[in-house]
Amino acid sequence: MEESIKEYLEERKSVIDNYLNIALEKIREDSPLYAAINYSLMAGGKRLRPIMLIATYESNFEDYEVVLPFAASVEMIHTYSLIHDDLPILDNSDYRRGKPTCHKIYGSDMALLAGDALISLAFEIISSRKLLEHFEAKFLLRIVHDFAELSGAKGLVGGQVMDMVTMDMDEIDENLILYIEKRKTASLFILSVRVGAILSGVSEDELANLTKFAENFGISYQIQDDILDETSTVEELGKDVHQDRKNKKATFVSLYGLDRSKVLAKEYIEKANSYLIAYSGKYKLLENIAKFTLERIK
Ligand code: GRG
Repeated sequence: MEESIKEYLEERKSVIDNYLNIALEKIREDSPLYAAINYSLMAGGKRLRPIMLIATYESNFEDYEVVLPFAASVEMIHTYSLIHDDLPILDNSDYRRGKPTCHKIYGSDMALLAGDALISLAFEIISSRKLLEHFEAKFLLRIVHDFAELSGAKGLVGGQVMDMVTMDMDEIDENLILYIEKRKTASLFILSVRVGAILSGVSEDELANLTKFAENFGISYQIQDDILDETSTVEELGKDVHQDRKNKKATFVSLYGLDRSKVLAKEYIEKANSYLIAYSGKYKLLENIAKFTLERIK
């Protein structure tokens, strides 16, 4: 399983990279804004969220190329959030995806605007009339709404705000950390899986179960990320001189320590996959992707 899922992830990543390149080619111009967008979007990245979107759709239909505009758009929202999160006024990170952060190369002003432009580009792509050739308008409208809701105050941005205001707080409990992780990290996992599912025309019941799968997978992924933050060497973190700031964050690792956090990361994947059991293996691909991410903390 491990080898084949690795190959699957690599293959889909290269298709997504290729599509992102084509999407950027359409807006290419000789400007620092374009250069900053291109720098961050094409800086690498596992493309896990767009792969999940594709994998959800592919579990229902073969021809996954039709969902690439949505997959690329999820990655644009993810990249914007990373660019903004890295800014000196937020996490103040010097390295991202193994390279200097966007603001280190282009300045905070341009990095802020590159992030803004990526949000608009994502919405421009998912609201293109051309998509009506393949999908019903009611599905597209629901997707635009999900993009807005899950990346906004009730999703990504809301999680980021709570992450920020709880820094240095003494009274941290599991519910608070779950609130942050569900919004900060799980939101885009949920968005990816829901978009793949909505485009597949699944029932409301199936959509709800896939949403719970993605929520629990997202929580596990954030726990994994916090474990990696704690156990990685300075070199692996990209010589991030501001690491002390991140150590003040409310995480499962700060609350329970490494060992218990590793157990929890596994338990959340098991919980995630339990929501897919009813579908007799139809979503095996999603289950295997979720399990595979645990390799990161072995
Ligand atoms: C709205 C400004 C703003 C921020 C939202 C996404 C976010 C909150 C902060 C970024 C930093 C962070 C720890 C996010 C949690 C999500 C996460 C684990 C990101 C890393 O995702 P990967 O591993 O990264 O998929 P690549 O580089 O592979 O895309």
